[in-house]
Amino acid sequence: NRAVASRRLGIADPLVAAAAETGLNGRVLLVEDRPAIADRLENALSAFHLVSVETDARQAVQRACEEDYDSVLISLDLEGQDGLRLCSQIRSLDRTRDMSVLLMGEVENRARILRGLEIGAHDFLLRPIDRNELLARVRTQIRRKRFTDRLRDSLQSSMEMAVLDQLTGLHNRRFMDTRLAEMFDESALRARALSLLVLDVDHFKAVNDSWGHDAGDEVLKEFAERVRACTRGIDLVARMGGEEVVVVLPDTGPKAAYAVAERIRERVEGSPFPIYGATREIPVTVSIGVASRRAGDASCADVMKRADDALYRAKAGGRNQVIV
Ligand code: GH3
Ligand code: MG
Ligand code: MG
Ligand code: MG
Repeated sequence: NRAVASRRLGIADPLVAAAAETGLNGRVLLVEDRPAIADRLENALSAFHLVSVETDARQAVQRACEEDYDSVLISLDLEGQDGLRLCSQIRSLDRTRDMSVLLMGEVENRARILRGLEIGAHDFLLRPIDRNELLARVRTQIRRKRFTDRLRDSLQSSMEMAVLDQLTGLHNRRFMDTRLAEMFDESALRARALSLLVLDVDHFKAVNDSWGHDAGDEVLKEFAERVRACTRGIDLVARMGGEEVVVVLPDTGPKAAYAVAERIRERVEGSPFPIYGATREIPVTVSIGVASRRAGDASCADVMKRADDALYRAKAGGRNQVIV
């Protein structure tokens, strides 16, 4: 098996070829200013990895910030430059902190290598650097990097799942409940305006009944997209359940809030909604209740109540309208 792999990959050493079979190929930045050494290391590494060579520490930082490396190999013997400083920069900058750092140094330089490990280097290689050891240590660091990348991604997605609605990608009710209370308190404290829109798709049950539940979901996604397109980054847009969406508009008084609501209403009515993977289109309208914080309001529930009442009147008044 190893022999087959080494032939296929054109690698003389069967052990090394077997390691290559694990598919751990990464992007490596090699910071080494002695051309002969850099060449030798680059040759060894490029059998498995995409290698860039940099001779200047400052350029190396810039390059690491611009490109997505898995590993950075830093020579501690750079002429007139501080490899440890480079190590500490790579480990502290936001764009590069997850990259693994390997130091390369002479045995006599143990103290500096130790210092490097203290400031965050993941591993080191003593000169003269053995080819197989180089590949093994770099591979281990790439594996570690892949693992932490996956961990971070799954952590982020579970954090998102806790606050986002799965169907529309809008915030969910739980997030709205806590965030709206905070936004209300902030606006009261700073005596700033705060407005709230309660939106409810008209006759949505009929969409489900006529076109099916999946088409209903497509309408909800498009609806969410159009609402989002009419709001600012600082506005909070949440799906409260079913076909009801709430929009919180900080620093926005009744007049401006009405204008936003009317813009949303027009954008929904303005063009039909694609369903069945955009092979059909159906008309959709929305009713919107608008309310703003008043001096006497004790909590966001008071504003919400007025917005809900306004929505009720919009429905009773014939739907497809905004009521303040
Ligand atoms: P109105 O104009 O008075 O708002 O009428 P409506 O039919 O929109 O109101 P109603 O609240 O009776 O209907 C809401 C429907 O939304 C009923 C429910 O089956 C459907 N619904 C709730 N959640 C979802 C969902 O996630 N996907 C789909 N497709 N339908 C949903
Ligand atoms: Mg409805
Ligand atoms: Mg409803
Ligand atoms: Mg409701």
